Amino acid sequence: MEFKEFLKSAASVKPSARQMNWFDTEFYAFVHFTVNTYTDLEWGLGDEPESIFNPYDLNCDEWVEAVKSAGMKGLVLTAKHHDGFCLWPSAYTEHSVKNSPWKDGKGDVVRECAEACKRGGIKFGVYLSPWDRNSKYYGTDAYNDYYCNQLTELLTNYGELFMVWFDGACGEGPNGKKQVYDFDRYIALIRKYQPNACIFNDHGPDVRWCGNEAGQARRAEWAVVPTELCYRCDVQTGPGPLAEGADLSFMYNSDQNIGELNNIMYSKGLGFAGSEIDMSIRPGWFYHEKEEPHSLDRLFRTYINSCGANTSFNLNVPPMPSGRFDPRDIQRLKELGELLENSFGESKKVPCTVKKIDTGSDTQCKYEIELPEETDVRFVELREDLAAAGQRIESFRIYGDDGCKYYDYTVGHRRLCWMKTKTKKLILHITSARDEVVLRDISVYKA
Ligand code: FUL
Repeated sequence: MEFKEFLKSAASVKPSARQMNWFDTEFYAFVHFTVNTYTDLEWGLGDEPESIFNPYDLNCDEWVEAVKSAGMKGLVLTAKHHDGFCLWPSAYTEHSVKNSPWKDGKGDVVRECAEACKRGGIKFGVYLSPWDRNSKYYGTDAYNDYYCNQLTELLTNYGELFMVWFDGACGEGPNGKKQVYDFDRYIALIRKYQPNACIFNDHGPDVRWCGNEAGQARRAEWAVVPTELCYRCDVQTGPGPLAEGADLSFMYNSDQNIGELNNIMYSKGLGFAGSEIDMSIRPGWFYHEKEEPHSLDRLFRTYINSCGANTSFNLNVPPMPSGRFDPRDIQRLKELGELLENSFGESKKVPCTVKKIDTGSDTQCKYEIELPEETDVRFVELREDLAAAGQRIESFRIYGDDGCKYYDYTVGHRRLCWMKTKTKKLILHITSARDEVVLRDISVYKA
């Protein structure tokens, strides 16, 4: 394929409606809760007695309020983690809440959480670990049936789900065997019962893993990626100009250049899979009393570097053994919400007029952003119109009256440019794009 034609085809790869819905959800919570909460472990062994699970003071409305105070718009609960213990009374195992002392075995954390999310007006999703260290079926074909049965329970009994999160971890079961996960079958079930739910998986189809658990987006985060990596996505293009005889089988989610030109040129096809940053508010995914929440500064920077870097942000908050959130975490979430409001709230938004400057080029264009008066500018927010036109911008710069104040790579769903300039005018200079630039929004926020 000719190079320019290939660039245009890469620029035309588009998200599905459910992917746009996920992108717009942006910031949501993970809640890691299981027997580990009572054993102080990160990975349960699978032989924990059900009797240790007793969230005697469970309050999912408090979870939802805390999550909302940070500005999050959804919550994904670990319905089953690697230890195999189910937070709902699954009909397919005895290893669940139904054999715990909590509510005399009549409780259902998934239901309480789903209902609290609904009451609080946020979206609800589930994590169902494919790796199961408890199930006797693990490592055999029967396990895929077992897993699909459990997945069906979650897909059909708890209302609308916005996300189903598949952990890639694949270790040994109690019998020492490893499992071949039948993801095609799991995905078909989700599409059947919850067609609007986005599926998170290392290889697509909807959302891919960013490649680390430290909250780091890459310098250039593309949602348009080789289907050699995200082979569960639909292929939306022809092969790249150097695809013949090429091999991208080495690609992994933690590679730095996913979606960059030096990699997509060799691809046999491209698909759409945005990246999610998943990180815990504390060092561990599960609650450990000795751990402290991360600093406000770290969480704020991670927000800028995820929601503001073309990924979503899935921030984990682990409940305590009582079933409540730790007051230290509740406080940190509130502080984060206040700081976000104080940075990107309506009161900080500067009304501007944006004019495209004629440069004679669609792929290297300039916009003049006129402010009403000289302003201490702290953030510029850019969005490409992904739904209408796909992801196109390769690099850009922003100038204030006092020269170049910011330069960066991709924009995509949303780019937050953290800057410091006192100016009456900004110039946004798109220095490289794959095709004609189509912006959804440009906003300016004052200090
Ligand atoms: C990993 C798991 O092993 C961790 O326990 C945690 O659930 C994290 C989100 O994914 O693969």
